[in-house]
Amino acid sequence: MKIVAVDVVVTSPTRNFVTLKVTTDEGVTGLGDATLNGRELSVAAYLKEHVVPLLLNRDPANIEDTWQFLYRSGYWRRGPVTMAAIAAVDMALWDIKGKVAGMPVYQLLGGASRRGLSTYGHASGRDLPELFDSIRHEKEHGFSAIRVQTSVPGITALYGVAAQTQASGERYDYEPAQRTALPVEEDWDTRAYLRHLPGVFEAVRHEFGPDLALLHDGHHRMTPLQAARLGKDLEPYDLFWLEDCTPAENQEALRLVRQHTTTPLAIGEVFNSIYDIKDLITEQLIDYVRCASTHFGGISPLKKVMDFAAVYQVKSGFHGPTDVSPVGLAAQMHVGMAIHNFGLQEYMEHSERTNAVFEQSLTFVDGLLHPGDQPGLGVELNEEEAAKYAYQPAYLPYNRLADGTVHDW
Ligand code: EZ4
Ligand code: CO
Repeated sequence: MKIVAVDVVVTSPTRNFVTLKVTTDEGVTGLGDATLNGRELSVAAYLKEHVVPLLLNRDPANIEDTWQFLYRSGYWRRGPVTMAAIAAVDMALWDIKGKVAGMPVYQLLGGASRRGLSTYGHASGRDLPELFDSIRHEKEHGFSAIRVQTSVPGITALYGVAAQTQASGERYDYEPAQRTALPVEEDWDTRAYLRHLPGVFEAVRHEFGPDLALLHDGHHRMTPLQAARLGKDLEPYDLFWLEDCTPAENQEALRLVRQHTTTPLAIGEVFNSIYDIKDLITEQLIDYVRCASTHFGGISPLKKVMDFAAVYQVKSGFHGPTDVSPVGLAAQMHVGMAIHNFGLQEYMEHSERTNAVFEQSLTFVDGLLHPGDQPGLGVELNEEEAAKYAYQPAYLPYNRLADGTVHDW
């Protein structure tokens, strides 16, 4: 078989998505997700200008060789743009291989290790009553693990709080990228956050009892010492994980955090290669790998990093926000089905319009997600629907402290 056409499709049903479509001379097609939130067109250009010409006439069966060729021949390795582009190619080739074999991709990765993927949902509130309602809503929806984000007195616009009026004056309902010409400025105060959060978790634990798995995302905002203190303060409330407690560039930061707390740690949504996470795994500084298929180079490296992590009893907790497209979500669901050291899958659910553009075989029953048994990834692109929604510039917000200093967002 030969690759005869490669298309880059940019569509914006409710947010921007970049999708790669690979077509073979036998008419088999494969899809890959190349969406990089707020920087979408850079990956689209990388693919169109530099990758598509290299794929034409290649044998789509040689997934590992193609991955290594794109990774090594580019010379400038790693980085989110490069790795999202390579990820899209990798996913599309796995999709094709599955369709040719007549099997869902998880079968090609070793078969099912479980009936489905345990997931976590998202709850948030401006105050405790609103937060409790939101948690009840997620529980009724089938989630037995829930991420809890809360407003903090003194902070106007806070990441992950759906009902809160954001700095732009709009609600962003977990969709932090906003369709504005410039990034929206938000505010932040670490001391206020550290004072407020433990009381919220105490109240939530008291209200919902010991069973419910509770998670929290620190979104890279703390120093190692602050993160260590938060981890310690939250120990009585038995978190399932504390995510992204420090900025992710510095793996050594987690050593200090780890020495001080037994709160489980998850990190990795901004990582794009195994080299970003290998010390965290070998030194057993984390418990969950948050990498996403889309930003980590695809299915092949995600399966490899999880096999490596298994040696150290580190589990998966793949990043599943709405900016990972249904194709990217499917890719990591197949990995999650196959690996032994699956932990928990984030599931945010895409909008109806997005689901009309990406027709999916996934099912979500009683909190268990399953990619379906269609050959390949189980996602087809409805190109007519996709063509209805042109790209719209959108940016993630950023933070400034009270004195005007830029802070991690
Ligand atoms: O801010 O995906 O855990 N989830 C997150 C996300 C990220 C966005 C950035 O594109 O931190 O909401
Ligand atoms: Co996060």
